[in-house]
Amino acid sequence: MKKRPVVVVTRRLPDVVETRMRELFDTRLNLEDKPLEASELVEAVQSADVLVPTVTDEIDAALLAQAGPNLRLIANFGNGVDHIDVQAALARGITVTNTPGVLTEDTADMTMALIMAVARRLPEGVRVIPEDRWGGWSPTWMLGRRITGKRLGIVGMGRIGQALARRAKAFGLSIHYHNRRRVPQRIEDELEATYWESLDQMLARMDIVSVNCPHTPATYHLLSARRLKLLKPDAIVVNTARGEIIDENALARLIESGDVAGAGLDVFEHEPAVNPRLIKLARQGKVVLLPHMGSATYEGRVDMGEKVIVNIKTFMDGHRPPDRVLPSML
Ligand code: 8YV
Repeated sequence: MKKRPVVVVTRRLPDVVETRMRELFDTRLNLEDKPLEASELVEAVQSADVLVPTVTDEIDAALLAQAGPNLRLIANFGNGVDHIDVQAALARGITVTNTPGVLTEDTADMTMALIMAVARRLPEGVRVIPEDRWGGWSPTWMLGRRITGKRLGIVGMGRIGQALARRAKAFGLSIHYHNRRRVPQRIEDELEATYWESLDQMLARMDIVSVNCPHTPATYHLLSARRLKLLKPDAIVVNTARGEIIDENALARLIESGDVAGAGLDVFEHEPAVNPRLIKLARQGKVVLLPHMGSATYEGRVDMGEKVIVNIKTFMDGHRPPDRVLPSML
């Protein structure tokens, strides 16, 4: 029998995914689900034919320099690959794959949920009854802001941006977007979307801004202090992409001073650490913070696992895996 590839999985995956991986490959699991320490990661890249990391593993050039000769594939469990030095991997002849497409709808749902949560003050509202603080209805109490009729500016009109736009349109929001490339006319028509070549110009006119682009060197602090200052004082910002795309400190400052109305954040610059200023603002009900839950559905995680398996299997059978990360995507 042909030797099965050694596949090292850095975190716990859904049972069905782990079981199938054990059937197909010589799979080493992390049953404790504790993120691997630096030395354990070194051990992993030295022993593996295939590494299956997640967003919680830093796969940088220094680590890859210590990889064993057998490491040929990094099959990331997740869409974003900003925790992997893809250039360094490719330079060593290591293929990198990810799991696009299967977390689009879940992430767009969560983005819409954050928009609603911030605008309609859901986290504040849900605490009132359990904390026995409800004195009854009042015409002027717990007022949020209407969604319908407002302008949503989407930064990054890829799969998730478009899935968000479809939902937002149904909520009566008008769709605006900024993207490296303008999307095809038929998609603009379907979404009744307005393209802004200038991000600055778009930001200054939006009621809600949603970040939906990948984190790359070009998008690091794309929403910089200067750009965030362009926002209207009643604007809200949501981010389900990557924390690094927003200058978090600047955002916190502008919310504290009332120059931006609020924010809904599922991702943070230094995860899992969260900026204490944001935590304070969350306690005041001005921001809604979620612990990176955008793609966290059972179905989504199983689909991600299946993608990882298909990528490994195809690669091991000597073909190009379907979800290769190419330099042009970085
Ligand atoms: C995943 C994500 O949970 O796929 C992504 O890019 O941000 C998350 O939704 C995570 O990356 C798993 O590695």
